Amino acid sequence: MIDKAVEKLIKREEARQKRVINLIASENFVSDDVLRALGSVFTNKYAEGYPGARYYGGNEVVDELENIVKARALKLFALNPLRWAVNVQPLSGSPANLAVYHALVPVGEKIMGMRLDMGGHLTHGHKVSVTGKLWTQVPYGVDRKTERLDYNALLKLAKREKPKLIVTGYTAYPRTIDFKKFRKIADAVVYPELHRRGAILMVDMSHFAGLVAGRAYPSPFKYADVVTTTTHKTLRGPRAALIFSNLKLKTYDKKRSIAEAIDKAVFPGLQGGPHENAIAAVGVALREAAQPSFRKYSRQVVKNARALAEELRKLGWRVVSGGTDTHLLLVDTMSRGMSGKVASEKLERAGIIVNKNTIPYDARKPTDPSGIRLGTPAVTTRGMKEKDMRALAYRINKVLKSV
Ligand code: DSN
Repeated sequence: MIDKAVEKLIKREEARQKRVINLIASENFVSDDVLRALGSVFTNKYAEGYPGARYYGGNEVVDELENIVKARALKLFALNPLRWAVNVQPLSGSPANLAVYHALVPVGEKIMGMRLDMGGHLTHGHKVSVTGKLWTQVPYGVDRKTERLDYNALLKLAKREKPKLIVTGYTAYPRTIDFKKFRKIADAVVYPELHRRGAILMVDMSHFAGLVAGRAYPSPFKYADVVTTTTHKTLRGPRAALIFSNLKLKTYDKKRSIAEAIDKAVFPGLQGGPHENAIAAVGVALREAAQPSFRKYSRQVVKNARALAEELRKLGWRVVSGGTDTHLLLVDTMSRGMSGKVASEKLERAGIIVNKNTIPYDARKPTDPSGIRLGTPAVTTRGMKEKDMRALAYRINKVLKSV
């Protein structure tokens, strides 16, 4: 590179990533092919619009690219193209979620979403996010005792509050989600003034999309109306996002399918030119995720998270909800008198990267919460297995107990 300053930083970051043990649940290491696509000449192209309907000339290659990526996305999740559509243009998860609400929920209406401090995401209607300013969040959490979703409580809440959309899929919930129960909850919402029933069910599978692809976590597609996902977490692609929509469903005004409304919300509603280089890299990642080795990988991700949780428990650490069914776990460090901030800083000094995280019913603030979140997607890509997780748990325990 001619720019030595940036080149040096790239090299330093590469060395840092190699040196540390990365337990950030939402990070991963992409393949060289994904990087190659991301750094390709597709970055030079403006392609506002959709295949066959662009605002600029010279899009014949880009059109083919987007169509291939769409087909791969549907195939990976075993979706019939006559029943599901996918938009591959969202720049990342937050704009993808915003696009869904913008398309499907009139401004000012209610969105039922998990509270941020219980494991939800900012874009599930939190007040500091634009999603909480334009729409009203009906917040829900987990049961205080089990630290798991209480579907009966959710049903009561949904029937009482009548949200137009219910969002499930979280950033810090270590357990399997029962999508069938969520479908029933959404269907039980009645809007007498509209003479209709049934809230839209949106699943944000950003965290576990790779596990769904690898058949290591239940698929939400049988029950959801809309599914959003980022592509850079367990799915192991570049930073981007996808929105899947069920073609059977119409918007509230019944004027068009939700897929059409979502396409319009992404462009021109929220975005300009799509990042075609990122879309190309998503295509590469989707192909990789369709290989048998990816199934093995995603199963190992879950096995590793379980082994890590189990070993930490044996060493006396309280793991939220008692364990994990996914790629992540939450450790209540405050139960041993240490805030999540202090714990994460201590671990970072020892070369183990985690993030501080609130735990359910946290009495502390998100900037200095009671726990840490650990995830295994990145270390599993590096080839770690259960025995390495046990060794890692010992190391974590030693570091946290040191003065
Ligand atoms: N920031 C991501 C996470 O770490 O979970 C969610 O977008």
